[in-house]
Amino acid sequence: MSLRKRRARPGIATTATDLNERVEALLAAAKLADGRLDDEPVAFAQAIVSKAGERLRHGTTHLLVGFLGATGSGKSSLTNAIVGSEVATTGIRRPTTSSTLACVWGEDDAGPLLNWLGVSDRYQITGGAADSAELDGLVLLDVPDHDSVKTEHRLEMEQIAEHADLLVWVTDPEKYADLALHSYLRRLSHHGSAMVLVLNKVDQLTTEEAQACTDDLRRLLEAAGVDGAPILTTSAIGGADGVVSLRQLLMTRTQDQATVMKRLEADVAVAASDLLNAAAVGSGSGGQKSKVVGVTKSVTSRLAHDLGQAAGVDTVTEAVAAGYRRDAKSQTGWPFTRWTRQLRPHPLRRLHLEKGSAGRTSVPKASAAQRTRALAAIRDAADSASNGLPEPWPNLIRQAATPADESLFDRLDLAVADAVRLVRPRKPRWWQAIGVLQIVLAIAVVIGALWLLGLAVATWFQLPQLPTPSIRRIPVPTGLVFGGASLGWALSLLSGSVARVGGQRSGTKAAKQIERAVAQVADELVLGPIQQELDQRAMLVDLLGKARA
Ligand SMILES: Nc1nc2c(ncn2[C@@H]2O[C@H](COP(=O)(O)OP(=O)(O)OP(=O)(O)O)[C@@H](O)[C@H]2O)c(=O)[nH]1
Ligand SMILES: [Mg+2]
Repeated sequence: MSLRKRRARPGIATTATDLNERVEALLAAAKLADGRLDDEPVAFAQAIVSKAGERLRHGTTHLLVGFLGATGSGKSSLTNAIVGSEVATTGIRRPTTSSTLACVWGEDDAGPLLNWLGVSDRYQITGGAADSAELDGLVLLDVPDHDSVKTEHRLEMEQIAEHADLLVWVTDPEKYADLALHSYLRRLSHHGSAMVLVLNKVDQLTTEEAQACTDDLRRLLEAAGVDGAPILTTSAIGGADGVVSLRQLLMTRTQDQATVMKRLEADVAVAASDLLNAAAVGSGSGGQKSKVVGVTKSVTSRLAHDLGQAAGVDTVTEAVAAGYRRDAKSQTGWPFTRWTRQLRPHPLRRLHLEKGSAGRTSVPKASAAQRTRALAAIRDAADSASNGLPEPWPNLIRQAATPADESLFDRLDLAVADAVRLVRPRKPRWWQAIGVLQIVLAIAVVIGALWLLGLAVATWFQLPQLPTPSIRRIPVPTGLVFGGASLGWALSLLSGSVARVGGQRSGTKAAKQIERAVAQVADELVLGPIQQELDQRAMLVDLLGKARA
């Protein structure tokens, strides 16, 4: 047998690059889908990625062609017919072939590829028929049947069917409508370009019968959804044209390195379709971006409100207002009584807002009802974002939006403390002015009181009375005491009223600042993750679209 040089095969670089891009897209999609979608399609996609990688690592010099089919359909006989000698055992006693035999055309024994496939029976064809060089690189696999009682045959056949580049289904007039065959075909409906159907033993039929069988088989193929798989008729023992056609087809496919790519592309497309199904993305929207969905304004405001309530915004704003009032009173109140306020702790300091990142403040923790409302608002935000998307997305978006632990409430606590620190008011100037006035009035009261005391003591000791000046018949010391006291008290009342308004304003300012801080936390811990999940979905759909293209 002469050995001729293999012909260079035409440009496949683009196809290989395309395929690599698709495999990479599938890998990235599987990573995104991991933990989000069902395990099964994710594992399948990962298996396809690793299979494609392995297959491509072995190069496309060889084409793995599996002869698959029911026992007795003539796989071994066809193998012998293609090889041109009795290399495979054929027989009436079935099943005949119990382990795969690889017939390798060409000098290269395809060792690593067959090791990967787990096929140890090998037959090397290095010459012979005039056109054998055209078949260089062909690795013909005569595979055990899929329908015998021997499970190991079926398993071996399935392993080859999974890994071979071209699947040649050999059937005969008796078995071409078999359920087992068609269930395989249905599963491989996307692999039409990587499959060939061979109706063998046509020597047992008239031409019309053979045509009728072929038509029938074509209908069955269509019913199984297989597109693009050629149907050949052969007679392995009759030496009819069919074997020549089959040999010709194998030659063409062997020379076209895209055959390897086509199989892998179909695998990648199936894995991508499975993931798209698991992601509940309609088959028509493979390449489409995710639907733009968003959280409505009313939902975000309710979210901010309910999170604010859970963060104790009311308690804190009330404390800000009370703190303002207290500070105002201690500066502008009646000096004789204002010190009593110092005895009670400052309303803001009681909340320990200064703790910041060092630990929780003393703002009371959210009540069960407030928590429930906050979580319901988060859920509403998630549902609003996923509105119209099918499961599993609403659930995934809800999970992304809902913090698993206390982190949200801790962050809210910190945000409230920071916000209040920012709005702590400077002491208004009028406090100081009123404070000075109050001191002056207090001094007047003291002077008046001391004066009156001096007069009383002088009377007591029968001392000569000094003249006491009067203004409008009111003795000056009495006027100083009563005037100073009543003015001081009135001033204290007046400044108290003004302080109440100031306190209210301070509280409102603090509430606004807290609202902003809470909205920022909501953005970061709730709305951000929601958007991220939507983006991940869009990316997943995009990647799967690329993988399936
Ligand atoms: N009439 C006729 N008989 C054939 C043809 N091809 C194979 N046979 C016969 O069918 C029987 C089974 O053939 P095999 O080639 O062993 O079939 P197989 O598919 O390899 O069977 P298993 O190894 O058991 O899976 C043998 O007796 C063959 O001689 C054919 O084209 N025409
Ligand atoms: Mg056999």
